[in-house]
Amino acid sequence: MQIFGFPTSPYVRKVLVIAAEKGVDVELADATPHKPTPEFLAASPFRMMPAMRDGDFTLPDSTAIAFYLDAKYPDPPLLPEGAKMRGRAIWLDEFADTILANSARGVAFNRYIGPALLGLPRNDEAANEAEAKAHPALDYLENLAPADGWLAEDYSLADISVASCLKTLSYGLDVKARPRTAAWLERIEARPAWKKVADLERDTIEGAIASGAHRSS
Ligand SMILES: N[C@@H](CCC(=O)N[C@@H](CS)C(=O)NCC(=O)O)C(=O)O
Repeated sequence: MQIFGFPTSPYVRKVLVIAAEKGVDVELADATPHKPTPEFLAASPFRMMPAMRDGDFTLPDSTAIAFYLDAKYPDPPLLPEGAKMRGRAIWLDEFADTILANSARGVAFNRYIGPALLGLPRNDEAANEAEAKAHPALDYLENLAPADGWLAEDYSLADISVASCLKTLSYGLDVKARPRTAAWLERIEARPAWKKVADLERDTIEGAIASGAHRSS
């Protein structure tokens, strides 16, 4: 199975972690937006990452890929069984993909990803504007973060999507400044699947910086 994308994206990391939790081997394939390969375009006609190819089947969108993986590899499940926690997990996936991701991408792109990977100037004004929007979302999360365990009781899509966004945000902001969030994130980071994806992410960033492949000029 191929996943097209770059792992600093919260959406790409989300599907890489889900695949790792389910023990599915994936190949990370190039999705450089300004130089899209025909293979990437075939899987993602609107040039958004991630996209997936599994045999002759292609699919864009992290949540669509998440549920494809969950249907094909049900163990461990992505969603809790009970109505309340299932609803909460789906809400937190949406919260991560919209409210949190918008500010996380603004902070990370303008403070780190643009300058380090794309050769763009650091844009503090845009980063500060995104950071101002991140704080209410981080306060909301701090209230939800449990003293022990996971965001929707069972470890679920909620933890994966929200922590994936915080990892992107961490490229430009201390995401462990709030104690309950920090303790929950440490439990996440201790999981083997997260360690595996963090290693892949570090190696991919180092490779991109060394080759200059993602630079737009
Ligand atoms: N809803 C999509 C969002 C994907 C998305 O916005 N990806 C960004 C990278 S973080 C992207 O591909 N941006 C390229 C562009 O906007 O042209 C998902 O969950 O996969």
